[in-house]
Amino acid sequence: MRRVPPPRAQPPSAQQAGQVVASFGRSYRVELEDGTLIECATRGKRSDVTCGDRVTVLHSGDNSGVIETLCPRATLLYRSDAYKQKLIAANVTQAVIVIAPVPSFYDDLINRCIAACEHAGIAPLIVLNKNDLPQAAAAWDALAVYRALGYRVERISARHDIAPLAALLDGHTSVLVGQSGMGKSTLVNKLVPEAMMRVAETSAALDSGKHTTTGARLLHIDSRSHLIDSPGLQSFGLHHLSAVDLVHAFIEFRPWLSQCRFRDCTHRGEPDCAISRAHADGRIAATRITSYRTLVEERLRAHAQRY
Ligand SMILES: Nc1nc2c(ncn2[C@@H]2O[C@H](COP(=O)(O)OP(=O)(O)OP(=O)(O)O)[C@@H](O)[C@H]2O)c(=O)[nH]1
Ligand SMILES: [Mg+2]
Ligand SMILES: [Zn+2]
Repeated sequence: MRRVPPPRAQPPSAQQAGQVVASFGRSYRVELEDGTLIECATRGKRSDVTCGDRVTVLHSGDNSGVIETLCPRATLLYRSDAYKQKLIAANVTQAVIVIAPVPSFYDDLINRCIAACEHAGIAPLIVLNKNDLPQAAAAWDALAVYRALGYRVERISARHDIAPLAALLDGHTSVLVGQSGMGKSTLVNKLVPEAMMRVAETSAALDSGKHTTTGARLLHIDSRSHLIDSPGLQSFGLHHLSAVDLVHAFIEFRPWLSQCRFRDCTHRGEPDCAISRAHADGRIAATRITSYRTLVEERLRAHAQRY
């Protein structure tokens, strides 16, 4: 005989579906399906919720509530050090890696963002902002390596014309990621004027941004296109990628992988390494193999500390 399940303690109708549209530490703003915004906490010490997540909340009537359940995610972009994960955004279809000629950008951070995207199944789009600055031409040339890999690379100026970027965001949920001071929030303000994100002058003396944005926020460009602004990145650990994940996240390594002499080759100087040979022949760029080797060393160091 079939057993009838006992009645649920909490009737489901008391919970409402929504999406996390802002996260600040462990406080979240959830947009309910009717557009109402409520400020939510999580139960206990739960902190595995991020901007873009679909959730159900128990709405307490005033403008607050509690996140009860986290719905399965289509994608999750995150970084991790040896100890913990740092969630960036959930359910995005595209990550816009925003760079600028000033402050200087780091190829290593771009490579890490791309690797995180490849692993998460999120399309990366590289955007050189501040194309109005005189240093932009040299910065554009320095991005040739990403174009050669087949990644989409665009240049725009948030100060002048953002129409080319708007077209690339259509139909996507995109997260803007990158170093501080690259102009992510300025772009968001141009694309969604009611966003009114705080932006700040960069520091010329330190050649850096000022970490103006402190939490992630999701904004609607229109009914089918959404944008998440995120705080500037200083580091991008990828400890959640296994050795195999890591090597596959560098897409141009893939054709060579079965050709190394050793099956467990780490491609850091072993004899008869097909990846090192491809690099020596000019088929793999120096910045790419350097980022890859640094990531492998970070993994091995963390592993050695743990055991
Ligand atoms: N010349 C020029 N300056 C820009 C452009 N876009 C942004 N800026 C300036 O760059 C500075 C930093 O902009 P933000 O939008 O705060 O940068 P952010 O990437 O959001 O920085 P964080 O929130 O710290 O991660 C501001 O002074 C902007 O006015 C641009 O297209 N051209
Ligand atoms: Mg910002
Ligand atoms: Zn090898």
